[in-house]
Amino acid sequence: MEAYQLPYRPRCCRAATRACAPEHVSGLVTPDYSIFDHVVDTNSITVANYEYILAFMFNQAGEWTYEVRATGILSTQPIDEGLDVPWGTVVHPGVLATHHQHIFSLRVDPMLDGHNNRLVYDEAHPMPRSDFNPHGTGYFTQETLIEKSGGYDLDPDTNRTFKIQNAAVRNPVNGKPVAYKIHAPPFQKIISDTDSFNYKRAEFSDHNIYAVKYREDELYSGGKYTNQSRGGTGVRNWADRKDLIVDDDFVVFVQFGINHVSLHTHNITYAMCSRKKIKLLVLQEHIFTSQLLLILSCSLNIGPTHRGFPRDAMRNSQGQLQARQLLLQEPCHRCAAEHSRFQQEHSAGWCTPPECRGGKGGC
Ligand SMILES: [Cu+2]
Repeated sequence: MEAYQLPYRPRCCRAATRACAPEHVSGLVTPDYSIFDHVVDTNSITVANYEYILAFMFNQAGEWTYEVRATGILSTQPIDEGLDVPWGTVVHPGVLATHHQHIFSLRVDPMLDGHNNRLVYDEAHPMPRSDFNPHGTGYFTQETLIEKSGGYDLDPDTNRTFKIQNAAVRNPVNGKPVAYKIHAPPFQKIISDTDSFNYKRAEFSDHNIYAVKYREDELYSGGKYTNQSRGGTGVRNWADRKDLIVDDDFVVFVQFGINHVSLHTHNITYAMCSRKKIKLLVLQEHIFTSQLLLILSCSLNIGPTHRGFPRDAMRNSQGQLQARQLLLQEPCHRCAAEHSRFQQEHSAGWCTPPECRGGKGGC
């Protein structure tokens, strides 16, 4: 494998463990676990009064997360003492911290089994009550193809989810196209009116999703020189070309954001903005042909698969018995330490800490 040179200098690039991936194996007392590892590529920037931490996280399932953390000193204005206004919060006598929005725009240039991809969205709708749906609990999903470049929005009421697909590559199990689903949190779009410079310059800020046909040098959704521009040089403008983007080379800009209503409780020490963390998930769909966990290796020695115990052997009753015997052995030091770490990390989480299957004398 060749080393890959990142096109920029990350602040930190590391491997991390976020959760464990359970596999329920029939006949075993507890399920088998694999550690779900991911690589984190972190960068940070200071923008005037703010610090942002921006991190890509790539996991073993070919999925990725983009995490933005923000904190900073609020930009404050003077205010007459004793005055209360609805567009900010007094954080010190005579000092007003104004409410403000942070809107992020992530450029995704997809190449899912080649450049010829398509953008669709899924919605879930209730099934009419009928003999087929006698209890009125049924619902179905419906897929809509996006044919032209433009700005598009989420709809939490229908669970609208955007997906990047390659229609030429199908999963052999269900015939569905391989895809990546974009799970972006909904946010309040830019509040500034459409004649303001804020609106004209932040061309990305009025839609959850912008999709445009790929063109070289169209990298920045706010235009190359956002703050010096009068607008008209960013993604809203490119989308207005109404190019066809079906089974073509296109780029998606995903927007998400925070509305910082500066509460006094956040600023108790001084005009410090509350720490915020916001995440965008991009999850694979119909890419794998077998149970995903079968392709994960046990990266730590916590499962019956360690020390060469074959996972496939647990498919029969003899193998399950052997695995159970491993389970019942006394924990080794390393597994005991892992166990206690898991208890700390996952005490509020969904997964049960894995039990030691290592036996005396270490793994
Ligand atoms: Cu803020």
